[in-house]
Amino acid sequence: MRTPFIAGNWKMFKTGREAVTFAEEFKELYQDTDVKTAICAPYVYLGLLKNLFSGTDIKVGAQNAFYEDEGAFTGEISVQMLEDVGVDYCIIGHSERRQYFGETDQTINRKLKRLFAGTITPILCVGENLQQREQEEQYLVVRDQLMGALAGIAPEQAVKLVIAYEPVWAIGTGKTATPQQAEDMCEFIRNAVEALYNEDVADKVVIQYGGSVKPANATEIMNMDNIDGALVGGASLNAKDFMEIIDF
Ligand code: G2H
Repeated sequence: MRTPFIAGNWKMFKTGREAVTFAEEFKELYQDTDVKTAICAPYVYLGLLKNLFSGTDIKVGAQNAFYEDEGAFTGEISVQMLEDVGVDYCIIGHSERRQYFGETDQTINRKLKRLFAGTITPILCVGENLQQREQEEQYLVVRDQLMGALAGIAPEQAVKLVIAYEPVWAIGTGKTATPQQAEDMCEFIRNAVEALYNEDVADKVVIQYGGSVKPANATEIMNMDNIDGALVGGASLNAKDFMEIIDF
């Protein structure tokens, strides 16, 4: 009953020209599908991609947003600015933002609250690092991240959430969690959502796996019961590879 959702995360890659070339190629390859699709691109290309993808089902996402609507916040982009250009999704709490830009569960929580007050669907990223996995703390870490991020978020909001499980040790490293490891954590996340809210929210919440997803491993990952989609980094930079993942 959950619609599969595959999103690309371009991170800080591509020139404007390369973004246009990708969009043109991808539109050519893209066929009507039951899989929801989005490209989460750098801010400066969001308006451009919205225009290039208009008239298609391909959605556009940002990779971050600030929780204040306006003010003296040099370098930040607000949720209402993203709404202005028609952005559909926004990644929040990616491990690279937690690691390099000081994102905490508290700032992530404020950002989620601001997104839920508007029209953009958040993609909340959670996941443990290598040391935490080696010490078998991954479930504690992810549970704490979920509880921190979702504090004060109502069930009718949480039901619209997308959660991406991204084990940090599998990001951009070529190492993928085994499909069973990914499934185990996604099942844990669904159970945690049920404990925080209720069975209906847990049944409806869309859970993605992210971390070195590529055409060669997409089918196995997508066939897992609790995995409803993928957040794809490196392999989303190439239109053909990304389309192959969508066609899993
Ligand atoms: C994880 C993922 C996309 P990659 O960060 O969010 O990237 O597929 O390159 O591991």
